[in-house]
Amino acid sequence: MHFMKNLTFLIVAGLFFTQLISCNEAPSKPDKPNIVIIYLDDLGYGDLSAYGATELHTPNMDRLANEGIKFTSGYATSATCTPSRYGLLTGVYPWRDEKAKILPGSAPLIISTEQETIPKMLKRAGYYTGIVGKWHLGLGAGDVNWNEYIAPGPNEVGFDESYILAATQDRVPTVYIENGYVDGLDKDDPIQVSYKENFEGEPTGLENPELLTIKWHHGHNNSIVNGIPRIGFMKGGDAAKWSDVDMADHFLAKAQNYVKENKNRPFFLYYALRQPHVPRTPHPRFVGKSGMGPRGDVILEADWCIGEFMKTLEEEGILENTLIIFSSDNGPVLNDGYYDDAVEKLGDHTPAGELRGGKYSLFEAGTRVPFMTYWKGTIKPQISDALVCQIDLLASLADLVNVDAEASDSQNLMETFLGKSKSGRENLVIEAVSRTALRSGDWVMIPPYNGKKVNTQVNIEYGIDENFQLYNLKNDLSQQQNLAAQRPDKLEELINTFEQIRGEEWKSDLSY
Ligand code: NG6
Ligand code: CA
Repeated sequence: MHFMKNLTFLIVAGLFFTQLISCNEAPSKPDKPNIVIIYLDDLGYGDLSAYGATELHTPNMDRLANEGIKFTSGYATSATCTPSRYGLLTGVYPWRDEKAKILPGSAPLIISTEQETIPKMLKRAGYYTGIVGKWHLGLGAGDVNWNEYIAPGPNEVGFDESYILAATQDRVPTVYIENGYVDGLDKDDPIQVSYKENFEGEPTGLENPELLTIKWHHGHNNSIVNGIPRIGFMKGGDAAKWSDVDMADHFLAKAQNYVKENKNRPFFLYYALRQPHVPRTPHPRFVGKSGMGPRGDVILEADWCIGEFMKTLEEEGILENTLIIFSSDNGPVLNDGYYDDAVEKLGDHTPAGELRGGKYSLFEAGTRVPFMTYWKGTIKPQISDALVCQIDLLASLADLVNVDAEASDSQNLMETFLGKSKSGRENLVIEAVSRTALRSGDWVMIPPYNGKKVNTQVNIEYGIDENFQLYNLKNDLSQQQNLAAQRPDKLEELINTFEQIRGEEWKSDLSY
């Protein structure tokens, strides 16, 4: 009896011991963490408190920055949406493809279904892939029939699931599209869309100002939906039209459901919020919260959404197994076509921080954006000055999940994105409304361009001049001192690199 008891004791103790040993081993890093890209629309370098804003408080975005890596030299490829999103998903410089420009809501898909993309690459590594939010990369192959399966689209370039708005909140069609079908469409009220002419009898912002709840300042005077005048004409599809003020909650719920449904397998989610792009339509809960008018209010709304989304990851027990990448598609703009008090109520807030320019600009504020990576328990909090770009995510994530990615402009900077290295790219070509410039080390070279120096509608400098511009960002982050005449050696070096990357000799484009 005693003997049996002792034996049992020995076995139990042995098991306990083995358990103890395995518990003492360092927790192995999950080889397939979930990957989430949270992508904002027109959020500026200075719009978050973590990046220096004092008039806006963004605790949830700050958490990603302060408990993850805050990149100070993180870039979108471009100063507008479509090209940046193209670069992000394909790892290819958008200026290599002349179709990669701000698209109307009726444009065909500009990513070839043959092309490499982040979701395709992650699928090869066994991931389930989804997008929730803004697309703006075109849909269909020509004339889209919005009442049938709309393809090719996100589901044909690598996403297993998609729930999107086609282009922008200010462009028709103002409906959500779920896996290629308009959500909530009544077949008896078909949707028609045109970017050429109005449909007979339909009111427009131009002709019916009495119907408007938000007034247009420039552009944005075609079809009216929910009292808001849009770009482009649309008829029908009434039951399917989105509610602008509920859009943030709607996309958040979709993103949260996606997480809940896929928590038991490795997943990728591209959560593309549309704040603070125009029209700025905060839910009533956020109206007046920032004291800065709708632009500030929707930034707070987006921040809240990110907090709720993080809570879901936490509640589902997968926050420590999820790499989150946060960025914005281009720099900030105040008046982007509607009267919404963005300029009038700005106060002391500086959306671009210390940077010069803004959306549409070749100056830094056009493309340098908030950029963070966060992975609880794996990434150590730090600030990184490495030069990184959204096009590098393709090659970097491929390295993380151990698959080959098709060669492109994308550079593998995974060690940098995980905070194990401080080195970034040597060079980056940036783009703004089809013009390009080079960042190399601490220097920026902008070749000469002809054209208006200021976009007077939005009151932002394009960053161009008829002469070469050369700035040293280390001493002159705000790009006040053009050193082109003083440093001909540096200028020549950058011109050579620029030509090499672009694959062609610099031709002065004085006709633009
Ligand atoms: C511009 C719009 C602007 C915005 C932008 C796209 C006018 C006058 N301006 O053409 O309001 O929609 O396109 O923004 O129509 S982006 O962030 O999606 O690139
Ligand atoms: Ca944008």
